[in-house]
Amino acid sequence: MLPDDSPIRQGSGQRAEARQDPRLDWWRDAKFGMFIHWGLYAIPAGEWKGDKIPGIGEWIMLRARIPVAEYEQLAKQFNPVRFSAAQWVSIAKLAGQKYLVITSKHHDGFCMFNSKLTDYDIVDATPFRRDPLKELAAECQKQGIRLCFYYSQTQDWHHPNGDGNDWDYVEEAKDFDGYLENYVKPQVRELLTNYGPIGLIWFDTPKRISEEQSRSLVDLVHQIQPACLVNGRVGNHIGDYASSRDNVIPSDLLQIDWETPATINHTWGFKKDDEDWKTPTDLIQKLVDITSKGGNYLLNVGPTAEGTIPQPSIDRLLAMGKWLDANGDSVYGTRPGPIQGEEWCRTTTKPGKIYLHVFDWPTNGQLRVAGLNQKVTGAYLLADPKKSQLAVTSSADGIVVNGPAKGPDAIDSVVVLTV
Ligand code: JFZ
Repeated sequence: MLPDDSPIRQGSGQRAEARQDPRLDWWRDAKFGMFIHWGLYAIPAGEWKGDKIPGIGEWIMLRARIPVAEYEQLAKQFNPVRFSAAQWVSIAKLAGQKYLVITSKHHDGFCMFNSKLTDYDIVDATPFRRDPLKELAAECQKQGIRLCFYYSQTQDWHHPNGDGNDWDYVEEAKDFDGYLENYVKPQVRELLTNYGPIGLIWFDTPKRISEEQSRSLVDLVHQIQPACLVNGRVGNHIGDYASSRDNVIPSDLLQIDWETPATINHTWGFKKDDEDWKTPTDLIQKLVDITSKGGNYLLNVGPTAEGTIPQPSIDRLLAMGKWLDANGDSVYGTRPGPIQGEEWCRTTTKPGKIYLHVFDWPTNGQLRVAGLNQKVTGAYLLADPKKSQLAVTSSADGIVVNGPAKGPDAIDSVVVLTV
């Protein structure tokens, strides 16, 4: 059992055999992905009939207890004509994100793909009539990004037998198993059949799903696309990798494969008055922090009902991409480094190299590194194209790297130690 305050929620963990599974290697190396929460909830954008509805934007249907018959009407207005798959994928690419996870169906039940199982989807129910997942699939292929789908397997507030809607339906009367067998599974099959190779399926909020039901979903995914991964929120501790609680970064290195899903502001789905954006410094340091503890950072954008990614999100993603352009070697393909638990630095590693990420550069330029059990043969700044060697001297408890008095990067100056 995981303790209640574990960064990984009960049931969202990694099944033990997956830890050594080479199918995860691309994902272990990727480190940074783009999460996209996009759906009908982008229209009300946090406001219903003149009232501001507190909480995350994509939960508005539940929070305001909007009847299915009313919420459904939003589909008739959904016409995101400014949507451009090429642009979205370019933004991910420029940000240095290696995979993209988009909501194919969130808890509100609206399908953002063309599904034969319902007319409540973007192609059949909206004036837009296009399948954005098809367009994203083609663009991701073209630009070399792994396409992945979020799918809400338990909660579905529109389907009479899905979990969560107790204002239109009676929870106790629901045939949840029938919903899973006759709706969820055929839809998962569509997602894994009609869009080419899918990197992973991101299930969410397992709630009432039984172990047998979770297992049958994992098996179904692997049966259709053996290489496709399943995240921990499929429930019952059998995912290919663990999901941390939202926006929670574990305080220590974890000996499992894990991912932190996170927001740049506070909401996942677009909300017009959520303007409290994290700074580029914060986001870059979070990425490095997560990487140094063996995790991945799945960072969310919530596009508008017109189909655009909010500019403040784009600005921050591009700033991250700029830092990664110069320092990506110290992130992609790395594993947690030997020094853990220090406030001023983080470490990542690749064979023959330790990357020392310095968040707080000492004013005398002397970096005191203790606790290494490998011999350091040299040191240079990663962002220095000439790789000019920095003097390394030994001290009582380790080594001292003699760097410039001022750190070259206010966010994170990376020193490469060759070992
Ligand atoms: C879930 C969703 O309900 C939410 O709308 C969003 O999609 C987010 C990524 O995932 O919310 C959660 C799920 C799990 C935790 C917190 C919020 N958790 O384990 O702490």
